[in-house]
Amino acid sequence: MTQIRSVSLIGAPTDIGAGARGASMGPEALRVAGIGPALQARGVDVKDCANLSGPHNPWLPPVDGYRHLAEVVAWNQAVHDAVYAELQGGRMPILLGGDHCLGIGSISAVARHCRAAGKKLRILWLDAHADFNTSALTPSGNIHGMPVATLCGFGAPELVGIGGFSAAQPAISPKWVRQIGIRSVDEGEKRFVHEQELEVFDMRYIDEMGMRQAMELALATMDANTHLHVSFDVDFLDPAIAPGVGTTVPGGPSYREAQLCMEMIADTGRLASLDVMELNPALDEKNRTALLAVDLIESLFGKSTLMRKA
Ligand code: 4U7
Ligand code: MN
Ligand code: MN
Ligand code: MN
Repeated sequence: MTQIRSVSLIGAPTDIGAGARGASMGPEALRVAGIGPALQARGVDVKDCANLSGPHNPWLPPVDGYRHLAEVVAWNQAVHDAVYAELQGGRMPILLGGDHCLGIGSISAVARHCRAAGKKLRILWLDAHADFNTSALTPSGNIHGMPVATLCGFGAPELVGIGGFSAAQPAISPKWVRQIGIRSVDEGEKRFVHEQELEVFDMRYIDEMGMRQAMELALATMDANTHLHVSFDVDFLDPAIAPGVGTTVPGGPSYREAQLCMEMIADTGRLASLDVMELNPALDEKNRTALLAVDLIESLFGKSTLMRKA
């Protein structure tokens, strides 16, 4: 397993794509929960790039199926540029969200980097939601419900185009994505997930087959040339252990299931970029959800209970 040497924390304090206010406070809550020192304790060099800036949230209703499209574009362009710069500098970017619309900027940068470096990209999407809505399908207009579809080329041209991509040549293919923990998908979104053949290990699958089987299959097609990106929406976790998110859905992975998921990712040695998204400190209890997120990230970086054979 290759050792991650250096990481860069990039804060994106906005809730511009969300339906509830407060994810803008996520980056600071993760810092207060000790994300920096926890990673240093794993032996990696940690650089905190501080917070990006962007437009305020005007909190307006949707226009043509999108809320705050212009502001979402500005934030994602800033995220793209910061993530791309850290990748070019040979460091592993960790995006501290912020709401999940920012996965567009983050993953478009990763896709651009992988294309130039001839790397195979795999995306693990840990979430209660599929985030595969379009402006025509969305029940809310909130762009944090659209990043996966947008990255696959189904979205506003200004967002699809970030990183130099287009609908004809999108950042990613649905074939590169594996979703874990899904338990809330809207009706139209569901049809579109099937049509595009997204590989989804939903909670029903995890109930029946277990997290181990889900992760074995989700991680199966990686090789030495694979860049693994993990997009971790904190609402992936069961709300009983992670109340600090804006869009809770009951019936998520337990503490142990989530730990196993992270440990199996660590074992691949392929993790090369990470998003930690949707943490909402305004809805948290004494920062416990942020502390749990940091605990899980430690496992993602190889902290396991016992020494394991290489
Ligand atoms: B998250 C939703 F309608 N599907 O599109 C929507 F249920 O980034 C929720 O995964 C999206 O938290 C949740 O608004 C986006 C809704
Ligand atoms: Mn979610
Ligand atoms: Mn999400
Ligand atoms: Mn959410």
